[in-house]
Amino acid sequence: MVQWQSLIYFGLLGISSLVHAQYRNSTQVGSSNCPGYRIIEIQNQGDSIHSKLSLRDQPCNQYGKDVKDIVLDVSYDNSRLRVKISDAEHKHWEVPANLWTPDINYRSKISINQLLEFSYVQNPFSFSVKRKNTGEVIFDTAGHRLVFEDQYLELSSTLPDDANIYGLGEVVDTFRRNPTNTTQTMWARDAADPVRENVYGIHPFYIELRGGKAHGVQILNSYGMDVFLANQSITYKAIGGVLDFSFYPGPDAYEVINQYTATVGRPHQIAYWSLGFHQCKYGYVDIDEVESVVRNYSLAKIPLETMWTDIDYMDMFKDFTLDPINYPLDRVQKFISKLHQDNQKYVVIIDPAIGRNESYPAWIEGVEQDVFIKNPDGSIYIGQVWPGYTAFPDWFASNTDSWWTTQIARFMKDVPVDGLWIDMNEPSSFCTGSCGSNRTGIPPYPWLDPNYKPDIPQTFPEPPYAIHNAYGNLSVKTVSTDALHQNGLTEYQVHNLYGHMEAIATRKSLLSIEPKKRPFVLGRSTFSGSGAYEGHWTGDNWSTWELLKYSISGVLSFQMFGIPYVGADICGFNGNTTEELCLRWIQLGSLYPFSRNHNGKGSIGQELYLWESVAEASRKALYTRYELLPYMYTLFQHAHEIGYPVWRPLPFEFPNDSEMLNNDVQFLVGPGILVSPVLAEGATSVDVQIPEGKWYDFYSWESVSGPTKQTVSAPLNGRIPLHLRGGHIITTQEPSITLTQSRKNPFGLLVALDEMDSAKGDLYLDDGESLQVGKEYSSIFYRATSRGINSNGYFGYQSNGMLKNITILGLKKQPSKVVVNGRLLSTSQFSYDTDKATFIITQLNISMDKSFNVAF
Ligand code: MIG
Repeated sequence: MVQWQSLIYFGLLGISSLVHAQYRNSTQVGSSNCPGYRIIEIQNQGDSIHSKLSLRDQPCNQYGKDVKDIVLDVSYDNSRLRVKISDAEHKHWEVPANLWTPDINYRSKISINQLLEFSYVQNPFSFSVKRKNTGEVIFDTAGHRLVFEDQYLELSSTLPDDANIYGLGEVVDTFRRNPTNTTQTMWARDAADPVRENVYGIHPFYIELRGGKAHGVQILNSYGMDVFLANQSITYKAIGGVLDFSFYPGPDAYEVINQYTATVGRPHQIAYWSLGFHQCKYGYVDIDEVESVVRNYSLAKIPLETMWTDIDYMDMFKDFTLDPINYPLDRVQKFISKLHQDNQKYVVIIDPAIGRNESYPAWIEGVEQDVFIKNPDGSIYIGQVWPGYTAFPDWFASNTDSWWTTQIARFMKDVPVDGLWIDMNEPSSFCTGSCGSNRTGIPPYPWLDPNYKPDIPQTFPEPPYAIHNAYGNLSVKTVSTDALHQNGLTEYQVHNLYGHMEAIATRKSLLSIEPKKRPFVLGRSTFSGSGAYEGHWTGDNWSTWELLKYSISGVLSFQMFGIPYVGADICGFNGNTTEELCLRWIQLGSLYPFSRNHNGKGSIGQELYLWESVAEASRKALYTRYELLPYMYTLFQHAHEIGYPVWRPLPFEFPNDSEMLNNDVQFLVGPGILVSPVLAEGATSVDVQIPEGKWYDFYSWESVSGPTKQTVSAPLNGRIPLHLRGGHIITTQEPSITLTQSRKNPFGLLVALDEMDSAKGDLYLDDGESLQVGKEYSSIFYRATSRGINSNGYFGYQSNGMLKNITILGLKKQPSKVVVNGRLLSTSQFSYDTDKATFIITQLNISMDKSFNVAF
């Protein structure tokens, strides 16, 4: 049976082919015969350059009219070299700076102008960026003509042969992008995770690895755009705006991400509870069903921190309402209080589109306060989403944020949810173009309506250059490009910012309701810098082995984009999962930074307790996750402070090892844990690539020295292969069914010594929920050698935690005594295993809130 979700997508594909724009002969490289520009005047001021350029010859008018006079601005700031090319009259729209919260305190250890050098060629104009110390050119537009037209901008840079390019998203693809044949289109699109097509988010940022070093390149532009990798070059073709490039010198991939997130905004600080396990499904018919899911998790003793409901809870799919029959207010309130009593959380979905309904406060007040996107004639733009005909909040309009806050606050007074999930914000709309301003009532879905005719905007035709939007016409399944925002902005200009701006508004709303708590916002359509406001899930994936595998590169690329709190729908969203797939998926998904099982409407149930084998695997996997959360939470704090990712790609960690450059089937959690999941049906072992250095099997503690390959057994009733990396100390905590309980449990230290018999690690502790922690946090460093382990650092948070166990792996000689803070330990408290060279100290009672010294 064809599922009804698939009907949506196939239906829409049908529509899209109806209106499909012809792809005009657009090759993947800068092909233009255009004249290019020459510099006619140049002003230097220290490292900054301001320069005027003029068209060299007759315009080529390739896709419109060439702009005759343009300007070049080159400047350095704390985190980047910025090269901006704009029209001299500054008529071309630029993304406003207030959509970002840059980290103004960031200082590169060596200032960027000491690391990167900008040079230009006057005629025909081209520019290059090179590393000052080595002279290596990382970006060079020579040989490619710059094109600058009102609706078409083109710029190319030469790349090395077989370049190692990572990023350019959002996309479902390998982590390393194909350097000879990649088309990445930047046009936010509601599409169910097709491979190598444009989907929900917009991240025109890449990291290139070259000779063991890394650099990053970003373009800031919200217009539709194609980015091509082909013929030893990267080519940008944008349908408007300006060319605003930022270059990040690294020199390693993590420093690039540090510099990039300093520019676009650091990942927000997450609440500790959000690291627990989450359960959701589209299609929970009523509150009874939701309650029974929570109960079944508890009966199965599988940790469940947060229960979610999808649009099913709403009255006729209207935001901020409850279905009076299936989700009556008193029942929902009782459900939430019980959850909260049991230290669990509740998150609900909202969509941006507001149902047109004259007795619906969000609509009435939205009209009164003039918050909606308009038609060119000034009337309210009407699209269609789940509630029927809908209007779309205009995040640029002056009253929208306060109207949105009012709606959320009113709803949360009755329904005290712990977070909001913002879906459908590409923005998704079922009509192609406007549905017509005068429509009311509940329309049939266009894909089920034989009389449906898409309304392609007439007043604002498709741009002459057709980007490779996989739906063809830009107005398919979204708000039409001629719709108007306040300030006269068209959707054509700002389409790609919609989800990002909704996230800003939603975070702001939650903060105004609870100013002291870290807000929880999970969003679908993101833009460069969204990580400051929200986390992300990778959208409507499929219950297939292929999508299980791609979830790794999906999570890894969002680490680069500064949105480390990310995960894929565990067990898969579209289609039916299988017992085996779901088991393998929770084994991997238990390590997603954001770990949520979510399922499509009409798909068979996939809650983790439904199969005994999956339940058993889930208990093991999630308890291991919870055990590792002090470590993972510390990684999130680093991400928040310096952008360093929570999941680390092997190519970034081992850029000199050519075997690692394409490895996106394994990854590291932080620097210290290597993960090698089972990704194939029927497999009972994994071929593990062990990188250089000393590693220890997480379960057996057997050591192995890399680089080497190992086949690790991974039967269905086993666990996901994990290796601890020599040189690292991981802080663990005994797991409980909820994190409130878990956080009171004793801690442990897992010390993996390297070949030099040393290891270090760190731990960040705070209350896990306050927005401003002030001085109430601890930042602790651990150091170990073959003779002992000690801690020091800043201890501002009273955790009342206790360190109970220390396990040392790779200790070559058996110690005869252990001295803790100057006191001799009883010999019954430690033991040594000669075969495995492991040393275990137990029944300790060391405060986590002070420094300590353990000598042996
Ligand atoms: O068109 O709210 O990606 O997670 O379950 C489907 C229903 C709308 C898409 C989201 C998905 C969610 C679903 N939504």
